[in-house]
Amino acid sequence: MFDKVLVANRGEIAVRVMAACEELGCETVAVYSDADRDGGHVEYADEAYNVGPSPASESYLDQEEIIDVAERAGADAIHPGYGFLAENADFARRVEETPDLTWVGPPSDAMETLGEKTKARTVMQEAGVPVVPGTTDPVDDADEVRALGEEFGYPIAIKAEGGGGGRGMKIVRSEAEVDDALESARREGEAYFGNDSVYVEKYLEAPKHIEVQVLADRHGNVRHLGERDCSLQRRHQKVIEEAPSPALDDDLRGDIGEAARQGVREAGYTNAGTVEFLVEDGEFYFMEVNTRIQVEHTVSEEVTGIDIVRWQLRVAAGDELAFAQDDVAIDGHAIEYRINAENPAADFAPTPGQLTTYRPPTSIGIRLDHAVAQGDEIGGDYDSMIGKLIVSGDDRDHCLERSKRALEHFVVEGVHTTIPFHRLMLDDETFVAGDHTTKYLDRELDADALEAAVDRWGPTTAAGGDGTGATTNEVTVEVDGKRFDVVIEDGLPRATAGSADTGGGSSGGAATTDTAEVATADAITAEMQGTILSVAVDAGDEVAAGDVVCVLEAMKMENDVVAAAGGTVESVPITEGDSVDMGDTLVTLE
Ligand code: MV4
Repeated sequence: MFDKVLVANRGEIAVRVMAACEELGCETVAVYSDADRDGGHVEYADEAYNVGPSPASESYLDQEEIIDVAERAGADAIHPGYGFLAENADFARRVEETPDLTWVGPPSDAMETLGEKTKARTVMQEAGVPVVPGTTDPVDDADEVRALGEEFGYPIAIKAEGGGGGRGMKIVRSEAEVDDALESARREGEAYFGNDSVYVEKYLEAPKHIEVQVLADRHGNVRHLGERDCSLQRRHQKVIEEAPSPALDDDLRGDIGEAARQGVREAGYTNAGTVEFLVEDGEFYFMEVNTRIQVEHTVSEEVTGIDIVRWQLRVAAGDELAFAQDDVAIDGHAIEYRINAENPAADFAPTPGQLTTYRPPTSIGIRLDHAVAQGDEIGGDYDSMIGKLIVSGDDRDHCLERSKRALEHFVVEGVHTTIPFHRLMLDDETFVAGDHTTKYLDRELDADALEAAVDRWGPTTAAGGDGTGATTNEVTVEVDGKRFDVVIEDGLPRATAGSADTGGGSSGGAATTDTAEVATADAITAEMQGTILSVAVDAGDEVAAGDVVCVLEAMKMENDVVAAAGGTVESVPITEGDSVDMGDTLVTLE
């Protein structure tokens, strides 16, 4: 086994890899950018090196710097995680060619072959794996595309050779669309992948996305760990993944697993990988191979009990896979929910900000892969993922029941998250039935339902507004010794628990409930005659909507006077003990 592994990544996957290293007795080396000085992966590692400024292109993608750090640190292997350099065959080759360094991933040659889609299709076809009807060579011109349209029937897809994730894919529904689609597929291929070569496939209208996890060692053993269903996607972004797929029966499951195994064997592949398929009408078709550990590898780990990252490291170190295909059993069901700092009610726009509250769920059936803690900032430099909630159960129904519990108890304040979206899905008939295809969200997701979900289940405080225009305040009250959570909507009289020294309402002093003073424009005025008990702000202070500016006692009640809108305090014409009349100005804001 390696002595020291450099993890060329950040966030939850870097910590996941380091956890496996730790268990194998390897020391860990983190790399980080200026934006990640306080990153969870930096804290976790045994040692850490700054590899450059915040933009990934100047840090996490700086191949030379990362290899240089590996040498300086005396690491003997590099694990790339997912994203960044993980599928870069040139980087893999540089690592392979560096003395005393091992690449924890597939051979660079296999990465290169499988990264080119027509080559990958050829390899799979040679292994007897069904591929989507189409070409295994790039197409030259529009006439050739039209001839293929005739042959397969429209619609067809023109795909960029270097493509993936929906980039550089154009759907053509008739002969008339061929010229434009060909041109834009070429343009996108060139722009994204530096390769304007394109090929053609028959286009399947509403397939399921099924992918098979494979592991292969350097002794000729190839195993598959069953499939994951990643059909629930939004604009090519996976949001929920699960294992096993609710859409496969055991026959199809066996066939697709064996096909993946055969394909990987043919490609001379080693280490972990994923073979992606489209499944429609009981037929499966090879789509592409992902030559990395994936975000959603966790659900396969949960249902097989096999630690995929541990095996990545062991296989790279030359170990032989210690289990036979027959030893791999799928036990129960697991679902992964991506918890992203995004606002589902605002087209899933990222909402960077501070996790002012971060309280994930716990207890049976829950796994949380993350690298954050309460108080951390979710920055805007990289992806918006906060973490991954993985829920396991005896079967899919059980897993869904547990998921409801888990998501209900996942409390995040300060940023918007995808939690309300997930909770909406758990009430969604099509998803619950497992009938969703890759087209489902893009066709059926209802903006009103999303907005209602965010209203109901979203944060009460979030940077950048909540997208709904409303703010709510929650307070807890005890009535006859029973607790009640009360939601007070903005603009209505607002109850609070009162100040600590008179809390509970049972003392002989002032009772605790109160009303808010509503500011008119820039002045916060007294809504009733009374006495100022305390003043909470000074000139120059910044206040936010809902902040208490002073406490006014009137009619034996303590009233928290709150700002209706945020601003800078301009003046405070009152002091403690003052008597004020209704309408008197208490605080003015700039
Ligand atoms: C397809 C397809 C239907 N037919 N190819 C989208 C991402 C890219 N890697 C391949 N993709 C697709 N290729 C043929 N011949 C439908 C998709 C597709 C899709 C695939 C998987 C998951 C979600 C998807 C959403 C839209 C389209």
